[in-house]
Amino acid sequence: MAADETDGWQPVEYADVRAERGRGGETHQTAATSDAPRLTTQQGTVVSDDQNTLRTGERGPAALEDFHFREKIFHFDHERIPERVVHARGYGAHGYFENYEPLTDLTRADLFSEAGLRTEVFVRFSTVAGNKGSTDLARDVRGFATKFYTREGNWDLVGNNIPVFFIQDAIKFPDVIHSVKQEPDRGFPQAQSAHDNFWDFVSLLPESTHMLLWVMSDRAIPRSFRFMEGFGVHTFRLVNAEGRSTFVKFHWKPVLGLQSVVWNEALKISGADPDFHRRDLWDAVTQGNFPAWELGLQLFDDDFADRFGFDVLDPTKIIPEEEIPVRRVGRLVLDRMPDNFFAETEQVAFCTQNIVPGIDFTNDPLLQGRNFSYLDTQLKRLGSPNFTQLPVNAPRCPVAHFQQDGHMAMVNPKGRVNYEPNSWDPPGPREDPAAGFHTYPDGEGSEAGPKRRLRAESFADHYSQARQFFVSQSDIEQQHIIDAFTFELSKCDRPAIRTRMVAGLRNVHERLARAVADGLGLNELPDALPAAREPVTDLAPSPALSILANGPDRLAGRKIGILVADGADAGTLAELRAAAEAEQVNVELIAPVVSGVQDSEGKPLTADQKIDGGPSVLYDVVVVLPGARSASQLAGMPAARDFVTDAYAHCKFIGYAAEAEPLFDATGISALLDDGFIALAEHPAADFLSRCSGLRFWDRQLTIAAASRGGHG
Ligand code: HDE
Repeated sequence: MAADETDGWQPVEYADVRAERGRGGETHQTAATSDAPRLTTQQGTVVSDDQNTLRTGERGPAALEDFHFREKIFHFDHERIPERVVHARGYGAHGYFENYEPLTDLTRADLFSEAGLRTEVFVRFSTVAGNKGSTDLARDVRGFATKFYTREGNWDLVGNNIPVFFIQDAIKFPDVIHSVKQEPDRGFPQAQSAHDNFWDFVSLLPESTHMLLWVMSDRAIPRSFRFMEGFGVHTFRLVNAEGRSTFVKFHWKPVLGLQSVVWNEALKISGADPDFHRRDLWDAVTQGNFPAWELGLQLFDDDFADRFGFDVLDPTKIIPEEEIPVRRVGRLVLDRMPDNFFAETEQVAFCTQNIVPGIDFTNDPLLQGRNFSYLDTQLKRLGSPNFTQLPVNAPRCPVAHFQQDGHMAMVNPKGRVNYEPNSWDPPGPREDPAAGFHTYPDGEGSEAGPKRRLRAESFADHYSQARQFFVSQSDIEQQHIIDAFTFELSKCDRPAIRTRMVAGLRNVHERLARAVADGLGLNELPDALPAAREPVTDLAPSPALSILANGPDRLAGRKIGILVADGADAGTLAELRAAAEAEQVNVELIAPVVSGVQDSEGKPLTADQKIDGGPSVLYDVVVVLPGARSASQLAGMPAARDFVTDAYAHCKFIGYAAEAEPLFDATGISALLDDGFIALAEHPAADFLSRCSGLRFWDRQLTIAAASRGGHG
């Protein structure tokens, strides 16, 4: 397998391992290969026996002086560090950011100063709610955190794949996170928002409504990290050399386009491959298909901020791309996986307060709170104020200061000087008023009177943009949102929570509220919740908010699963492989046994997956290619039947050979063939692939939805 070729693993023949009989009769195995390094303790002492503890007599007690055993177990006992309270499950990769053109009119940030300038980066993607071992396909927000190791210090852009957030003020963060995580008495559910505590809390918090629409949309079940957008969420500032500030919202646009899975698929992928997103990133990077995003900037000034219908400091609001276009200024490419997951992905310490000259904060109350929080988290997790000395966190530019000592201090200055001012020669580092970071002298707030705990009146509209999001979605996407609300609220035991949530949705869109109420079987619609401010109902739809309206229209970077069985047509398969390669599409063969089958010419076909380990949810497009003699074999296999019925239900394009008929008959699908089924005899491979370029045959969804509604109409 390709992955194994990179990790240096060597199979050891049994004959290479010599079994020695120790004096006490124990088995003592020693690698006979002479070039293997010698096993040592952490102090460097070579170990003679790693199989047995030291004991007095053959059956006597263990000896306290066994320093090797003591050190080995001691270290093992301390292997875990606290997982992140949020975003515990994540996966990272190294790469670079390449700037397209100088942005010196906008910012003095060095990384944006020259065309073609490359800055090293580390990116960590994550889910929010689940623990470290949870599944990748939870319905959840995804973290998209980027550390830029610039020549003028580290800049951390710690964003999400959704451009808004649940809350407006950081003081509510512990509440929203407590509510979504496992309930404290029972310790479940894991990695799910579909439970009472979450919906109880958010149904009492109107400001979360806009975010709820996003989380119930397909954005929250991405097909992979490679096919999702990223957002800085808050309004930041760019500041140029003259000290002029421009407001900015940061966007990441995936070069391969956006793509999500459908909910039923997400549920099944969680069972079939809980590491689906990790594996996808690992495979793409190790196979040289480097994922890429463009960095986009929405730039605006005070005039726009004053004119815009919402407060630009309110993190529950977007600025539609149609109002402020996204200017693409550079490209992020991930081209190297970490050597060690723990050292890099687990120990990377992002901090929103890590910024560089030319970039600055605004008074967004969520951002202000975050700037306070992240340092505490890193100290707790990494255990020392010297976490910046870990290779993944260390700046790549010179670092010089008088901070010293502490746990695990590894980079220690020489000489006598550890304070400033001093009169020594050399004197040690000195501040630089010209090159140093200057905070933008934001006058806002200073004339606003005494500091108080209040929510600005301009933050009071919680529903209008939620409505705008809903009406910007295609019919299919709206249906997915309705289904998601219905699914999640059906998991709530308390009827009052369901009703309250529907009452809130009435402020968003009547059709949404009604459809969810129907799905929940509510007898009557509750009155709309009182709104702090009357929602605006005529915001123009923003097509940029829809995933489907912006489809990539190509299959590049996706995966086709070909279900083969004995006698599969060799010619068809060869054509499919060639066409897929030309389109940069990955192909995997799935067969009844993993050792493979024979094709129509009697040649062996090695499978990548045994059929029950390679269900169709793992593929974007599927092909069913049995041979004449194996057609009925597949029809008799439940896993093969699931393969096609799932592909049908998930609106996938299904290529097939005539021999697939018995399998289609066995699943009842023969009566349902639609334009998403493509007969390979009539459509050569290249034509087949171009017909699949819409990624899903969504028309089928409406047929399925109508059939499921049955008598309800
Ligand atoms: Fe975070 N957040 N957050 N957050 N966040 C953390 O820091 C916090 C918020 C985000 O891959 C923690 O290192 C507060 C918004 C990402 O390592 C912690 C508030 C956004 C990651 C923390 C927020 C994010 C974190 C936990 C409310 C999107 C993972 C572990 C004011 C713009 C970074 C850690 C990684 C992680 C605090 C809200 C994104 C506890 C107090 C909004 C992507 O410090």
